[in-house]
Amino acid sequence: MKITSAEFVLGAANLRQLPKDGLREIAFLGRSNVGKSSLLNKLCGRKSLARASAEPGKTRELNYYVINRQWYFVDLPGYGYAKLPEQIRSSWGKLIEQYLKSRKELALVIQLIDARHEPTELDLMMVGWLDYYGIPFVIALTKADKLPASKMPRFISAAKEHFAGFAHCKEIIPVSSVSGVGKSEVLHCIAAHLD
Ligand SMILES: Nc1nc2c(ncn2[C@@H]2O[C@H](COP(=O)(O)OP(=O)(O)OP(=O)(O)O)[C@@H](O)[C@H]2O)c(=O)[nH]1
Ligand SMILES: [Mg+2]
Repeated sequence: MKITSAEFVLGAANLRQLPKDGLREIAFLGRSNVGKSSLLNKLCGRKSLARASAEPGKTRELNYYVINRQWYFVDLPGYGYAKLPEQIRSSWGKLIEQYLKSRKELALVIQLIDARHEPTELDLMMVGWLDYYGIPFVIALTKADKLPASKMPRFISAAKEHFAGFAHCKEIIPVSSVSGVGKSEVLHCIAAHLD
């Protein structure tokens, strides 16, 4: 699959503002700073399509991009940014959970986890929600370029141990928005879930 066009459409602060045209959606989920916007840009072959926030945790909106005029990429607000007040963090959690639970258009979630670290408690909670709500997801192990190639197999098998038990986990793919590794595998998986 090739992405030939990508345009920003809207930022939604609540579920009432989501598009009503019924186009299918691929959502990017992960903690703040894990590389969601960078991966979205890489997949589209664009440098600065997705608004990368200078300050982590600033984006509170669900940002919609229409791809090939056929479906949406949804850049979800990052979670787990510790410096935010508890009240804001919990309202984000509610927004994301409501979205995951109720969005019929959602075809696939790309769950991003930093390849170099153990999944956080919040990562595991998100994956738990995805599986509970029966949403197919792919684990993208981000920033793979920061890992020596020799260590990669060990990191992948550690990730498999964490995630392979989830019925709705479709694939575990190391990705890098710097080297482009994993891009074609992620696009392939997206195409399969849009069919
Ligand atoms: N080396 C390396 N750095 C990356 C990669 N992906 C993202 N980064 C860097 O990580 C930082 C955060 O990336 P973003 O794409 O803005 O992360 P985000 O998940 O969208 O963050 P929020 O919007 O705050 O939730 C930036 O400085 C990126 O340049 C990668 O694959 N490799
Ligand atoms: Mg971002």
